[in-house]
Amino acid sequence: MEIVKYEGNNLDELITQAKREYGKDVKIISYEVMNERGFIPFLGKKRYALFIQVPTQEEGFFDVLAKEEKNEEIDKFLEKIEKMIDKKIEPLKNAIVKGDSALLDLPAHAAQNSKLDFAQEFKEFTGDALDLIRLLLKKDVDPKVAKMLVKESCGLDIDANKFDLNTSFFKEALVNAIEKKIKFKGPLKIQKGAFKVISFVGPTGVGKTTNLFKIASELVLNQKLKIAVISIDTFKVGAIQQARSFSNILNIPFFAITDSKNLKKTLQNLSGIDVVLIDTVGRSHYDYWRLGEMKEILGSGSDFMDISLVISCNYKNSEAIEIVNRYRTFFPISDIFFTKIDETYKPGILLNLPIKTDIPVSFISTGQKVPEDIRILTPERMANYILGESL
Ligand SMILES: Nc1nc2c(ncn2[C@@H]2O[C@H](COP(=O)(O)OP(=O)(O)OP(=O)(O)O)[C@@H](O)[C@H]2O)c(=O)[nH]1
Ligand SMILES: [Mg+2]
Repeated sequence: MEIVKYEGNNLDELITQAKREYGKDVKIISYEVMNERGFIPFLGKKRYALFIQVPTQEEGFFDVLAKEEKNEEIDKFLEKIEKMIDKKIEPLKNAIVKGDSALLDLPAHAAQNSKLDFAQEFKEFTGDALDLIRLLLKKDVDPKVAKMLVKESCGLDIDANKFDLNTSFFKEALVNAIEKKIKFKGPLKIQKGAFKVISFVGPTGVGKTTNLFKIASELVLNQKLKIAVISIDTFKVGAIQQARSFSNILNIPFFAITDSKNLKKTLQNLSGIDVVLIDTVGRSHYDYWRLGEMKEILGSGSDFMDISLVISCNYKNSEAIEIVNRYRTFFPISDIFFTKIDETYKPGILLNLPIKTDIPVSFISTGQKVPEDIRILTPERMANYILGESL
């Protein structure tokens, strides 16, 4: 397109001229009023500039037509794409109509395995059982784990010849299944003079040190036990100071050690102590070398100590399984201690991990505050976290 400018003292005449030259449908873009200076300024005549838009020579009638033809081609092409998209989203549209939440909000593992056909996978279930399975999948519970747990609380619906929940309460159904399938360590009941040693191991930054001191507080303040803390984390900058200041607050003895001989000696010298809590350095489960090093240090006591594997609920399910499997090749894990439940709304790991590894669960950390943000894991609590109910 080209812009043509007309100038003159009469705007109407300029428009008429433009129409005469370019046809009556000529496109007027704008006009300007310019004051022409005379001898006496305020008597100066008005002058106008008119701007019109005309097709350029290259874009003559045939060019414009050709363009329109091309546009038609584009329109056809777009129409084709629209049809293809419609076809693709048809199942989702149906899911919206039917309220099929499992299809609309696929959990991570289901998204990876897009072939997960809900109806086919869970064809043996009906009614509330299917609704509970959908809810569990939304919370990232593994489909196999969900199936197995829900079946625990089902009876056969004779009319449908399918499994349905034998209670109308999801929580009751879930608690019942969890009680049957997951082992819980329960409260830390330690006799005075028992000399129990508990070590906290796990990947970096999962909350080992913070939660060790939550446990220490409970044992000192509520159970009136004599506690000592040993840290073998001489690796992380500030770790010893962090642990020492927590120990000072609780007024309990604190030792920092670097090798297995020292650990043995320190443990032997701790007479009159009921519980020794050992804080370890965070190690990646892929770092076999350093895990071996830590095994050597803990080795001197690992046959009589409990080793608690601390795992953040933030981990993806597959990674969490990997952590447990790699750690358990080095240490006899006595329980899984979950942390950071406050940082996820899809805590399927709480069910997947103990069921897939058969390791008992102990505590759950619910936030950063020491000592209050910790709970003993119970079937009821676990069900509450999964169902998203407040505690
Ligand atoms: N939101 C949240 N933060 C937590 C929780 N537990 C611990 N934290 C925080 O996580 C961070 C790391 O905690 P640490 O106790 O130092 O973790 P660690 O496993 O000892 O770390 P390393 O010794 O470096 O391996 C700190 O900021 C804690 O306050 C929890 O349950 N929820
Ligand atoms: Mg630490």
